[in-house]
Amino acid sequence: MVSSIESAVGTERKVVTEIPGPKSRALHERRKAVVSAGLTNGFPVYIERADGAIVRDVDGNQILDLGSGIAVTTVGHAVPEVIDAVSAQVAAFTHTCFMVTPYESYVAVCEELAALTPGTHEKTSALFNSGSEAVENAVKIARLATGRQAIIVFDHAYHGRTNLTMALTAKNMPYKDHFGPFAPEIYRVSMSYPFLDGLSGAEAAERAIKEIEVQVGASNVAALLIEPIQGEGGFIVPAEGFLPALSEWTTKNGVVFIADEIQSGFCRTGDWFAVNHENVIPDIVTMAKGLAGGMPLAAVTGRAELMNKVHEGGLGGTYGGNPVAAAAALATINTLRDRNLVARAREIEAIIMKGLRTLQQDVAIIGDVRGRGAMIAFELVEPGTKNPNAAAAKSIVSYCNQNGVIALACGTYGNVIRLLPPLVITDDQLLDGLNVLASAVRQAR
Ligand code: PLZ
Repeated sequence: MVSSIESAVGTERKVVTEIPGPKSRALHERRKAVVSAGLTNGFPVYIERADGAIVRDVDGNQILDLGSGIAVTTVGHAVPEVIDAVSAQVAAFTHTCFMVTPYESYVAVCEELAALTPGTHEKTSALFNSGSEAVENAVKIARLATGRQAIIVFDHAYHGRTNLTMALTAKNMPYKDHFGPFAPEIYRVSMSYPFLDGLSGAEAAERAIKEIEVQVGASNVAALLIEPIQGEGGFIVPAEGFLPALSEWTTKNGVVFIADEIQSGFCRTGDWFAVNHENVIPDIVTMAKGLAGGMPLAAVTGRAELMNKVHEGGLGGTYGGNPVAAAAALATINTLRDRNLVARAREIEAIIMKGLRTLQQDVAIIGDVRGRGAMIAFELVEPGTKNPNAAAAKSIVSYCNQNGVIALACGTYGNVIRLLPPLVITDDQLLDGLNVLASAVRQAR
């Protein structure tokens, strides 16, 4: 098995060329002729191998990964359990199409999802390829099950780049600009954003509910769709009580509560799902990213009575629940469980929070530090204000990259730095990354 070969990737960050190095620069030139300019890279080093929390580029630089490919390799790169499961499945068969001739691993993934997602009610699932596709299908199911059309989404939301999910996503640039027309019957209401609005969870929920009732009308609403911790929008953790109040309102009004856990799910926040921190039980959960340790797989899991209302053949797709991706998901879920990575996420939270809070006292540009588990961010402001400071975020990301650390920016105003390390990151690696980050923040204005 591949996993028994000793990995050539070291465990330490090591920058051996200028960044990007000569081989990466050559590849980048090659790419310009054939890859659409619509795709960009924040950090154009070309990767040839990865292990744990380190990715190595074609020039031999060992780069510390504090992004996990946007919250995907939560179990770490090149995890032996995942490599073995994927290799065995590739050798057995790679595709039949679940709608043509089924296979066990699809069913086994759905069994895991029924058990792991919040609530003890009966649940069924459908598997897809990407997060966007999962969200689209959750909306389809909610509309069919309720016979209603309106979908409620929030300020700062991110749900994808397909036509329907672009409409659900809040931010115009770069996701939506000139890509319209957009899907109808989508209504955006105010999010709880404690750092900027100062409202309690109850107050923010009252505001959002009033907006829905006045502008849409509860009886027209099929679903309320929300990221329990917003990802691309800036790692916004709603004030305590916001999610439970919305959940209660949806139950009272026959509205489907859809939790988009695509970025926050699978132990990322120190629990299996971010809604668990407030004991919210969604009617439907959308998942992807961390679910399958790097293989493309997404899922919609929900109350059986909603999910099973769909007519025969109403859900599907050629590749959804592909056997290799399903094998990766089963191995990933077992690894998360066996290595107790949910507890590790909480340890990572303690280490990062301590580092960032200390740094915040020292510098004038960190306005807020927030997040849960291994999903933590800080918001950059102009000193003495809450005005967004996107220039500082840019400068911090660039400094980190130059020093061999992957750090990602996010936020409606581009002024938030987010940390999403693989949960197998060691304390030494994490402290090293935080040191680089601290220097990056100190040199920014
Ligand atoms: N819902 C909450 O975070 C994907 C997008 C990066 P796909 N987030 C990363 C980019 O710029 O494209 C995401 C998410 C939440 C849905 C999605 C969409 O998932 O797998 O990218 O389609």
